[in-house]
Amino acid sequence: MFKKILIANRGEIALRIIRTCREMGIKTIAVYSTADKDSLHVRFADEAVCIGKAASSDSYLNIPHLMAAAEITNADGIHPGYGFLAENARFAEICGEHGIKFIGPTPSMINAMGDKITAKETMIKAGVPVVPGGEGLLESLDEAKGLAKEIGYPVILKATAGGGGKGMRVVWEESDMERAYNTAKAEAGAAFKNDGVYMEKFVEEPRHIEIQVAGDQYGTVCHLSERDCSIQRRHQKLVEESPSPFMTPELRRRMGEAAIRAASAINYESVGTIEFLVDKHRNFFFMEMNTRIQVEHCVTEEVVNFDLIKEQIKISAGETISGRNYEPVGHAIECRINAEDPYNDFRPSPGRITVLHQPGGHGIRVDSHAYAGYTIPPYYDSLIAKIIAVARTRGEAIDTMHRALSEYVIEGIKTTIPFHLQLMKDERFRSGDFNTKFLEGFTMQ
Ligand code: MV4
Repeated sequence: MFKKILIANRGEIALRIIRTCREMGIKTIAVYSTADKDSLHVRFADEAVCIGKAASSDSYLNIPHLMAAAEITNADGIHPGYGFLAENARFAEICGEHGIKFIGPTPSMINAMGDKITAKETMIKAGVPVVPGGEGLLESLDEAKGLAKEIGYPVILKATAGGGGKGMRVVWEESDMERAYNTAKAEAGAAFKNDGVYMEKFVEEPRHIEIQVAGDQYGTVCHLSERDCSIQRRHQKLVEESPSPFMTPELRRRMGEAAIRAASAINYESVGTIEFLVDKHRNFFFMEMNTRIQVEHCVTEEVVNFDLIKEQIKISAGETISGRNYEPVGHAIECRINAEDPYNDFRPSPGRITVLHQPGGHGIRVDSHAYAGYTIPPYYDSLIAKIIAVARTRGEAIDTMHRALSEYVIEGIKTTIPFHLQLMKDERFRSGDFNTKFLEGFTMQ
């Protein structure tokens, strides 16, 4: 087992990892930028090392600085959290070269899922359903038009180096193809230094349902059921829940089996997530695999009663998993509390938190690095807290969440709390009848 883990991250996830390490008797090293010197992860870790200036590229993304911090403190593992370097295969490789275990999958597993065309080919070979479309890169506008005729409009163009919606274009008819093809390629080239794009049939009004998986170093893979992440705005998730209100036992069995085939196809080691699009007929299609712990892992923890960070660390240390799958018991919902103004297009609202009272009570978990007097820096993501409500039923979890949101006092900055309060009372949300387009038709009262 690890003796000392360096956490290459900040904010709530750095605290989340420190908590599990402490329970496991593992020492922790926090790293921080000059903008984060007063952050809680710095105070809660056993040691802390400043790794550079405020900009992420000078600190949390700076591999030489991170490796120097790990070497001088004698870390035997590095936990990347999510974002930053969590899916950077080169970073995982460099950790290995320094004799420090990267707590996650191997570089080749990260690469296998990082390129979307490669990932899709791997899934087809493994018998995992994918969205119908062309095989491989589009070589020309003419090829794109020809393929779209075969598939049938609407189609979607996606960047092979993308993910999370960047470099994507929906094309409704042939007269839109030229412009869409050129802008998708230009956007992909600018964002990823790789302008390769491919085509799929556009699935209208899909749900985003993902399956949590875990695999050990000896080839055993299991799933831990699903999360519904359909409540998104501009590809940013705002609410996640488990189980999905759209799920049936038979769909869970089929999606769970597909997710295990997907992870097994690359001998996946660590915890990970297989994202699927699910259409209104409950057809499901592989979208991408996330080879990291995700923000929303907590809803799964609450319904399967499992510490996923602990599992991830144990797997990295070479322990085995049982291989049985886990069904959700009860219902968990997570609301992301961001320092953003929901009345002004979710504009970031960094600044000093002057007054803070966080909710608690039966069925409430709050994962947060916020405290009264803390200043949210403008340089990083705007997540300041995750509230997770757990109850026997979905309706009770929503009511518990509303109660918790209503007792949350946070002054000095704008937050997404008013948005969540309104959503928890929304009839369509409460009925469970929503998809990824839901928030396009949602306005703040
Ligand atoms: C799609 C799609 C419809 N059809 N692919 C968005 C992020 C990226 N991972 C893939 N995405 C989509 N791919 C096909 N063939 C619709 C989306 C999509 C979406 C997916 C999940 C959650 C929210 C979304 C919002 C808009 C579009």
